[in-house]
Amino acid sequence: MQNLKITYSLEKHGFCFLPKVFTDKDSALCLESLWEIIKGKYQTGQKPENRFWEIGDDPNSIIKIDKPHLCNQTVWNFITNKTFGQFLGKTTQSKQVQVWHTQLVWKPRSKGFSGNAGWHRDAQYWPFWSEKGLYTAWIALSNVTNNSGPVRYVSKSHVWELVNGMDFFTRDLISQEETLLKTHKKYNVVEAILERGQVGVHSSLTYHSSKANKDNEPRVGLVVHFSTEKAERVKIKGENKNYLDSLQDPWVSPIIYEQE
Ligand SMILES: O=C(O)CCC(=O)C(=O)O
Repeated sequence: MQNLKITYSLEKHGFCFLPKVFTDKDSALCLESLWEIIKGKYQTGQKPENRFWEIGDDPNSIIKIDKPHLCNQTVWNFITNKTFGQFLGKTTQSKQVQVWHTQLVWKPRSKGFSGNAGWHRDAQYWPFWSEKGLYTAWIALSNVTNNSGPVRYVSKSHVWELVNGMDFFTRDLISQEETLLKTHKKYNVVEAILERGQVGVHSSLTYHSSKANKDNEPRVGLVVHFSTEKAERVKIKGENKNYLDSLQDPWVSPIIYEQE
């Protein structure tokens, strides 16, 4: 085990890196189960919430699948790992950690811009949540190098005002970066170079993106969005007004840490 300490600070930089939380065996089992989900095999009989890639789509494109933990017991067990929950409680200085959403982001070797994930902050997609007490854990299920399209964070951007024009689905990172430079003349980008089983944690307000995977092996991240006791629901109208009712369902939204 190489990295034993927590590096960077969630409070100061808006992100941090945890040591290796998951064993190689558990990571490998989870990876196998996620591959089954990609192929459309749902062991629990339950479909994911959303698929942004279907069998037959571009094999070099990013594969994003929402709430894969519903489809497979091994994936569910993985994201509810006790040590993982304790680490998230510790880094966010919280009494409770509840997972309310997950995403698989599987990035095969890219062609052109096919592997780019645009600059965005997660909170922009969550009108039903307040901005406090919301974080994302990015679990590396492959060894992530600077060649494999790591997630990159804009250091200290969790205290920025919202920048318009940012979106995960934008592949044109260059024009997004021109927009970022118009609002902030200088900013520092840090890549999440992670060993398999290590975890990056970022605030819901931290800008992040990722570029092409130039390795032959896929770069795989299991993204876990979680709330703490400081998060508050916001009343909204429209199709997502009841989205967070699933917080009452421990299968969809498991509590993975509670201070004793
Ligand atoms: O895995 C990636 O490249 C992007 C992940 C992401 O946007 C996230 O963790 O919120």
